[in-house]
Amino acid sequence: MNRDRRRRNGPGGRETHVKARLPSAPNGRVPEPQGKRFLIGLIVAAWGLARPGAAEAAPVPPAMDAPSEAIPPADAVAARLEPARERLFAARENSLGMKFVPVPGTKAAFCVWETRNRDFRAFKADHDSGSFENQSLNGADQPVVNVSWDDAKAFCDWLTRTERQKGLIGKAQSYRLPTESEWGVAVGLNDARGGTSTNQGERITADYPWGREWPPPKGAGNYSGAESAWSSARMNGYRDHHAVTAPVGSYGPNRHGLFDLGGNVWEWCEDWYDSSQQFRALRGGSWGTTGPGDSMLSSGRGRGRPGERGSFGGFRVVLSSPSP
Ligand SMILES: [Ca+2]
Repeated sequence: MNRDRRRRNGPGGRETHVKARLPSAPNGRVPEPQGKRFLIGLIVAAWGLARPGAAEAAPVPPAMDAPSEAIPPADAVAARLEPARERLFAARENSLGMKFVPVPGTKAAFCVWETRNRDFRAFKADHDSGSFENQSLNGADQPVVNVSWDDAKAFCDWLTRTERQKGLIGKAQSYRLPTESEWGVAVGLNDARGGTSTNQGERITADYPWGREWPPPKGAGNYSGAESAWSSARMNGYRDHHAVTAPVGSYGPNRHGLFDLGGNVWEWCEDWYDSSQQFRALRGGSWGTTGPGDSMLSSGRGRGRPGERGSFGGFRVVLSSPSP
């Protein structure tokens, strides 16, 4: 099956996970949930709107190690959930049932989820995300993995072509991967920098997708916790209930209404990772990512050659519009 291996580069411990060699990312962490019931209710309400299957009749497929109850989001809960709820109410749904929300500061609407197996199979019916240590990565609502940057771009191009033909999007609109700059805005790096946009590759310490706390609070996201099938590195004291990829939306949304920006799967971005243009950039870490280290930072970066596929790497789509 998958012959994963990981490579650490440099003092920050950048990790590269690969099936044949796909990079798996940096480190992350999340805030402790607050016990306030009204907040939990808000979370669940906002969340329920965006969970796959919430709008459709289709039930969420069984997770391998599903939590018995919703895992409350981390972070400054009150500060971000109300905006997230409003955004999710207004989310636009495309022909595949993927939900999109605009992200202020970008000209793109982001899919609130990582691309699911069900989405990718509308394009390539026989796609096999595989398994890891006998645990399936093929659930309909698990994020698609074993997809290269080239595969991700082909999906975007197909979806653009298909929806233009159906008149669902305009000629000036297109699906693509987020740029690293857009991804940084979506994960909150510009907020952390006081509104200053961030440069590609700039290392910003102590900012994680869930906030500034370390270690990751409960519900931070799907990383390599005590439960992880990725036995080479697990985070002591952290447990997130998913040994491999988790169904998208299993953890709380960020303030923009986006799920799983940190953890679950590394997300391919449009940009080259390096000036010599050998690698494409990945962001966000994965179910095989541990910390502390660069991989969990919001600014953390992974890399992979455009044709590489792995059990840790997937992608998120944005809809680019003249006026999103
Ligand atoms: Ca996990």
